[in-house]
Amino acid sequence: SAAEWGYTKRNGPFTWAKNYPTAAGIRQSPVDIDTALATSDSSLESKPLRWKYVPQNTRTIVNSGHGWRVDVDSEGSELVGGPLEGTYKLQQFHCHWGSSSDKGSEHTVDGQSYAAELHLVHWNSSKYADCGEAADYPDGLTVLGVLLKVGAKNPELQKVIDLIPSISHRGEKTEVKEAIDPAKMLPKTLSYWTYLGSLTVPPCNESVTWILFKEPVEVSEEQLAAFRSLRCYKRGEECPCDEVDGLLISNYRPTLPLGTRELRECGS
Ligand code: B30
Ligand code: ZN
Repeated sequence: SAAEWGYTKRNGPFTWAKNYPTAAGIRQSPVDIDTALATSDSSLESKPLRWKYVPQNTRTIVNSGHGWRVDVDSEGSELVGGPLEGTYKLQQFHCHWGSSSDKGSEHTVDGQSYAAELHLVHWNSSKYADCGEAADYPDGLTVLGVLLKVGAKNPELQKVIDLIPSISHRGEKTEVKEAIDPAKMLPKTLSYWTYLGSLTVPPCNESVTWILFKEPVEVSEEQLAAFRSLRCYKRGEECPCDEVDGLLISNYRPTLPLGTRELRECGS
């Protein structure tokens, strides 16, 4: 059918390759991080990862039907160093979560899932004109991944959560009035794992340098419950899918084989 991709049995990750053949490729994400496999790399240690974000540039939050996404004006932002050549700019950030808090992260660490995962999506502005062009190249995108574990309320994410009631249905979009600082959503310790992978959603382009922070940050059960209240269908439409009440209770892709790809680490 022409049914759109999603996270149910009918349209979920195990069906994506039918319409998006890249999803069956050998450079797919997420993966399980087998920490014993990571090779420490002095070239990463000597080129520290640095970022600069402009909180006032967080522009709109949208319900994509697959989750929430905050779109950012890339101007003035930059991410450099670590495994990256050149400068990458922030395009958007979003989260993935599960129907209960024992699962929901896309990456797992030694088989362990976290409750959710935050993705800060950047594109290579040294080589490409915009995020759309960059997504077609193997060095086009880099995503900073932050594992979220249940704990205290996350104050910066709360600014996102306060906007969720105004984007309850698919396609709804609202202006971000109180600036959100992406830097405040990152962990204190800058240790990370890095490997070459893909978008975790269709079309699953193999264009992402993944940088996953080792230290998780906290999010509260109430905040996770707010994520699960988003709906995957349009206001006024009937729920077209088999998701419970049309709620986006879960939107993570299960892990795929690392295969022969190198997993590198920086910091302990
Ligand atoms: S994820 O972090 O792997 N979950 C996209 C980027 C990262 C992830 C998922 C999707 C993505 O870019 N999707 C394509 C949508 N783009 C369109 C585009 O023209 O280029 C919009 C966007 O970011 O927000 Cu990039
Ligand atoms: Zn993502």
